[in-house]
Order: sequence, then structure tokens, then C-alpha cells
Amino acid sequence: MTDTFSARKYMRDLKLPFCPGCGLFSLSDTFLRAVHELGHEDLHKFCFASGIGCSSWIPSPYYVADSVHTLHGRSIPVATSIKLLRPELSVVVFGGDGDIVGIGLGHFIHAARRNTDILVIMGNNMVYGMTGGQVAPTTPFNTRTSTTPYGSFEYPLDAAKLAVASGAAYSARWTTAHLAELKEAIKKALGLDGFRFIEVVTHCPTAYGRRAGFKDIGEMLKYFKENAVPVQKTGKMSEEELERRIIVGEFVQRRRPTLVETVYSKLKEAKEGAE
Ligand SMILES: Cc1ncc(C[n+]2csc(CCOP(=O)(O)OP(=O)(O)O)c2C)c(N)n1
Ligand code: SF4
Ligand SMILES: [Mg+2]
Repeated sequence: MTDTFSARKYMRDLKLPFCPGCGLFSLSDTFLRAVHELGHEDLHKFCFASGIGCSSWIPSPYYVADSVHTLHGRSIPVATSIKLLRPELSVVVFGGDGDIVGIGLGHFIHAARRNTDILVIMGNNMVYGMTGGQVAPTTPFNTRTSTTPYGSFEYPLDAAKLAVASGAAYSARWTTAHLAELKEAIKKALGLDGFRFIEVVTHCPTAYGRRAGFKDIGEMLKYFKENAVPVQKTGKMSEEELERRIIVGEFVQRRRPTLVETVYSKLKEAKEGAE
């Protein structure tokens, strides 16, 4: 670390487009703090990919970095090609829950299965925020959204656990009420290889909070804090006890050959065989 942190150092002279009080400001700030603490003076060693949605606006066009702002749900395959072509870059995807585990779910699972060398940071605001707060695969059961006025009738998908089951090298979940822990998780994930996933349960006062019954942002953050259960403690808890709780912490950290390693070693083998 060479100087005091300033997010502006890493950002273009533009204002992030989020609603006042949105948790995505904290997520962006925490990511840049992690980058700063790792000693990066700028973002030239990074390349970002994002799809469509509020969370997908974090890197592009706001960060002074190369980034691809692609179609809704397609950031992971784009990030995969960037990494395969430029393996020296640290490739980071930012996306929403709809983007990453709704429309983009197949890509998410296969990227984890392949141990693709990318970091995916998912802002989970529990709805399709940018399009008006529609129910998402991550919406808690029986929650009111713009498309479920009597409460959602489906069970939510657990993205952090799905990443583990699919083969991720690292999977963690924190919330916007746990920014110190989130920053450490980002720093750690940036230093690891393979498919790394960080889910950030984020407060969205506009499209989620008011319909879901939260009076203000403070109440949402208090809820996140009070209902967070460290993953190590969940072994002895029943499903009923875990209902509506947010399991936080590291779900997995492991090492196995990554996609870049296996692809480049096969290329080498094929080249040597042809000579
Ligand atoms: C193929 C396609 N389908 C649907 C849309 C409309 N759309 C844009 S963003 C979005 C959902 C955004 O939700 P999420 O990914 O959770 O991001 P958030 O805004 O909540 O951060 C949808 C459905 C689109 N742009 N492209
Ligand atoms: S709709 Fe929600 S997630 Fe999107 S910018 Fe507004 S508060 Fe943030
Ligand atoms: Mg969302």
C-alpha cells in the first residue's frame, strides 16, 4: 500500500448511476479498497466483464480499466474468452443475481465445473432491480415483489453452495453489513487461481426493500447483521432454524488445475506432437 485510499484514483470522472443509499456503492468501494490494499496503483492488470442490470454497472464505464459490458447473462463466457486469450490479466465479472444465476445460470455452473480462472462478484439484491423489482431466483420465500404482490411462492436458489457443488475453487458470501469481511474475501479471492465466487447480499432500498417490508436502509442492514449465521455454525442447525437466515463466510477453498492451465498444457502437447 503506497498512499491513502481514494476510489476516484481508479474511476473515471463519472458518478455511479445507483439510487441514493444503494448497497452497490459500498460493493464498488469495497472492491477498490481491496485492490488498493493489494498494492495496485491502477487497474491495468485487470479486465472486467459485466452483463445488464444495476450490479453490472459497477465496472463499466466507471473504472479506468478495460472492460466489456455485454449482454444480460453473458458476462461469464465473455470473461472466459478474455482470460484464455490474455491469461496474464486478472479477469473479474460483476453481475446481479438475475444476470449470474437467473439467465446466466448455465454459464455459472459450467465455468465453476471447468475451474475457469475468473472472479465472479454477484450483487444479490434478491430481485431484478434495474427493471423494476421483479421476483428473481434468489428472492426469499413468501416475499412481496413487483410481480409477486401476495408473496413469492418459489424457494430461493443458494448461489454460494451451488458454486461449491459445481467445482469452484473459492466460494464465499457476505453482505453489505459485513464490509470488512467482504474486503478480506475479495483480497483473498484475487490472490487465488481458478473459479472464484463471492456473493454479496446487497441492500436495494428502491426495488426490493420497500416492497419486502423494510422501513429504511438502516433496517435492512440491521436485518442482514442480525440474521447472518457463520457457515461453520450451520452444521448443527435445522432447516427451520436456518429459514430466512443469511449464511455467511467461506464455503470452500481448494486447489485443482484451472482451465487456463489445462488448455495451455494441451496446446503445448498438441504442438509438440505435431513437430
Ligand atoms: C436477454 C435479456 N432479457 C431480459 C433483459 C431485461 N433485463 C435487463 S436487466 C434484467 C434483470 C436485472 O436483474 P439482476 O441481474 O439481478 O441485476 P440488478 O439490476 O438487480 O442488479 C433484465 C431482466 C435483457 N436486457 N436482456
Ligand atoms: S434499483 Fe436497487 S440495486 Fe438498483 S440502483 Fe436502485 S437501489 Fe441500487
Ligand atoms: Mg438483482
